[in-house]
Amino acid sequence: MKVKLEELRATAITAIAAAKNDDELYEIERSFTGRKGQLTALLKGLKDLSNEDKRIVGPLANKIKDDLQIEVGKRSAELKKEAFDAMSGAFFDASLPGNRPVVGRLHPITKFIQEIEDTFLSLNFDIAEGPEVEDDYHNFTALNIPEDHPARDMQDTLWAKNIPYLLRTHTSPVQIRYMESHKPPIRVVCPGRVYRKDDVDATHSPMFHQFEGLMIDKTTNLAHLKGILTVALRRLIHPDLELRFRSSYFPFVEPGMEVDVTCVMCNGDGCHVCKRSGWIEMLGCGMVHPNVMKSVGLDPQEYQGFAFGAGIERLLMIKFQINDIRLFFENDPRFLEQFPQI
Ligand code: FA5
Repeated sequence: MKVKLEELRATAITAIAAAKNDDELYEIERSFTGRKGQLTALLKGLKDLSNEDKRIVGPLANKIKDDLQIEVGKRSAELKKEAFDAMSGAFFDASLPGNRPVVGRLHPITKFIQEIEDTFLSLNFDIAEGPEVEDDYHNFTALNIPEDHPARDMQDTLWAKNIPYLLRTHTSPVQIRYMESHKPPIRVVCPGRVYRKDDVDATHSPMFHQFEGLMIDKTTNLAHLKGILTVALRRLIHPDLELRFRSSYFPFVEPGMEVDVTCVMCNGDGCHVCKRSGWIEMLGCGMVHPNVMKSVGLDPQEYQGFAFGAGIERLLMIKFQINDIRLFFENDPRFLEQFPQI
């Protein structure tokens, strides 16, 4: 096998040196070191060798692969130089426009977070961030989810090994951190990444983004929640959006609600996306629970307010009619290039 490998190296080096252009060079490289290349085919016989021979032939094969890559690099540089030399003395029109450099763009999620921040800044909200590696107290206990409470199972948690930390399951712990360091009146939104032990499918990802909203003052009430969410979501998603508040349960709010919006795919007429209902569930919200107020040292007799938390990918899926959440994380330029530029 050693002899065959050396023969393959010699044949490959001759072929590389004879390549006439980059395409040919790339084909030659692929035919030797690619997944279906000659080197890979030869190495299939490695399993039949003795352990001692494997220890010699394995490193030799890796060395040959590295050597061939170096040869390809050298030949590519030579080809560039040959092309440049061939041009010198030729007619050169300095007035022709140059090649336009490829300019990067913001990821749609980054861009949408900026739009969320701009929208809420214009409504006089502050922006805050919190740690993605959280402690149990901020992610659960301070949010009125004590140990052994069944509500802990509402979100499947990724715990760190041997240390008392977890990957935050929602952006709600940022509410707690903000209230610990700021006195009312409070108006804040907190965007960021969150993590859950969810199985991946078209609408679920183990890492996704949320944004949290929190407003606390002496008379803040549900009408404020409805007004602010309506203005913000209409600006962010569609000017004709209608909101529907449905009662629901989250331990950190009372009363708790989920908000549905008119399905933008069918304009509320009913289609397969909204399961013929004309509505799509968008976020969770409610009036901050008195126990949460107490956990940050606020007197619930004096202060009241609302909180909401929404999934950013799900909002974008509705806004741009995207049918699979995985597209956001595959970084395929054909997907990313479809979003409006910065
Ligand atoms: C929460 O996470 C609450 N913290 C929201 C909240 C905040 C309620 C403040 C009340 C007051 P929930 O588990 O429903 O709630 O998640 C909120 C949103 O995150 C969902 O509506 C959905 O849009 C999104 N979401 C949840 N799981 C996933 C997932 N695996 N992949 C993508 N998006 C998800």
